Amino acid sequence: MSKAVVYMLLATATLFLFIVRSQTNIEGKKGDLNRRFGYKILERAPIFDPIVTTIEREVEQRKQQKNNNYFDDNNVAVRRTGLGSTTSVSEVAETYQYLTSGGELNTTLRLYILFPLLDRKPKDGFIGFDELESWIIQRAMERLDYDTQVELDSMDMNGDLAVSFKEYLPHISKNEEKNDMAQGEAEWWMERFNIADYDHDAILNFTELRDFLHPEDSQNHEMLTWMVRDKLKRMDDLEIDGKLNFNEFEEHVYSTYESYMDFETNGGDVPIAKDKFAELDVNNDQFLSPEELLPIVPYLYPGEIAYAKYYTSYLMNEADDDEDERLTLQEMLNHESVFYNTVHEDGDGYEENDDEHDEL
Ligand SMILES: *[C@@H]1O[C@H](CO)[C@@H](O)[C@H](O)[C@H]1NC(C)=O
Ligand SMILES: *[C@@H]1O[C@H](CO)[C@@H](O)[C@H](O)[C@H]1NC(C)=O
Ligand SMILES: [Ca+2]
Ligand SMILES: [Ca+2]
Ligand SMILES: [Ca+2]
Repeated sequence: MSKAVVYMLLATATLFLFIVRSQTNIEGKKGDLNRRFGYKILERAPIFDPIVTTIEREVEQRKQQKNNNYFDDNNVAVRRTGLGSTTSVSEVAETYQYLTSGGELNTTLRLYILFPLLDRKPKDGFIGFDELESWIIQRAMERLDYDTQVELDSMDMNGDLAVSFKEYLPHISKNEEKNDMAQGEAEWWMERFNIADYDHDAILNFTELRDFLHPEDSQNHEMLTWMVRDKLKRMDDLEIDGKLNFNEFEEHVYSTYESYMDFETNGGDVPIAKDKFAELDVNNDQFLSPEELLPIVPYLYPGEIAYAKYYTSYLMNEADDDEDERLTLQEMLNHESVFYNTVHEDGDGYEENDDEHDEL
């Protein structure tokens, strides 16, 4: 997604948030935790308002059209004005009814419209944590599905709505930064492909492709285990192949777990390293295998769904002024900028994400 457009759309909100942050009126532990994690969470959080997603996609599509149109039928380069500087919110048809006189998205109006859609169970004029969370998880799943569909469309050459490894392979070699694939790279992708191919028919259907692209969001036990094993393999100083002893756990893993747990439980009790290790070490051999680490995967390698949950906590912490653990429309209106502040990274790269968010 183009940073420029998000910037135009949300520039005010972003600046505002940083100002609010520096002189925040959120007191105590909650506020501390939000300040510490806010940036990290916002970077990965789903977009709260589907209309903003619509705008982003529209812009993305036009950018691609522009690229496709770069050469016209006679193979003559056609110059077009860069979209980044010319697309504005008002050019996206669906939004016209939600614009301010200044041509920006009227987020007040949007919150009025969205509130009843979130306030569903029970419909009582309040949005509880669960109502907010299910809304945001829904946005996260839509994004996963959309990304998967885009990838599927771009790779599925024979139109069987699935991707064979042959169809996938040109795609990775094209996307590799240094155009020569490292030795073993193709084998690595092949292994990942085979794990994702749940029914072993040598093609990935939509569900399997989603797991393949987003292992951390997978429900497939094998996929998750493979991911953890792979991450452990990349830790340099592991003496025992593919397992963590207590020192390694404490040094490389525990603090990540602890900080997210701390955030999730709002500063509640988080088990100390020794106790957590003992709890995870089910077979009591003083090592944690990839399988034994699975229960804490959402903390170590949070995927879209895990981030959706953190984002829910973040929004609650920011907007629940009277701390009754539910949001009124007024509380949301008081914190509009918080709900319209997701900033997303460029690109399609789950691999980028992998590296960027690699904590181990
Ligand atoms: C946004 O919409 C609300 C509700 O319709 C309206 O009262 C307000 O004036 C609008 N804000 C701007 C800046 O246009
Ligand atoms: C894809 O195949 C799996 C079996 O590997 C099946 O469970 C799933 O429902 C299929 N998904 C779609 C979208 O057909
Ligand atoms: Ca398959
Ligand atoms: Ca063990
Ligand atoms: Ca409240």
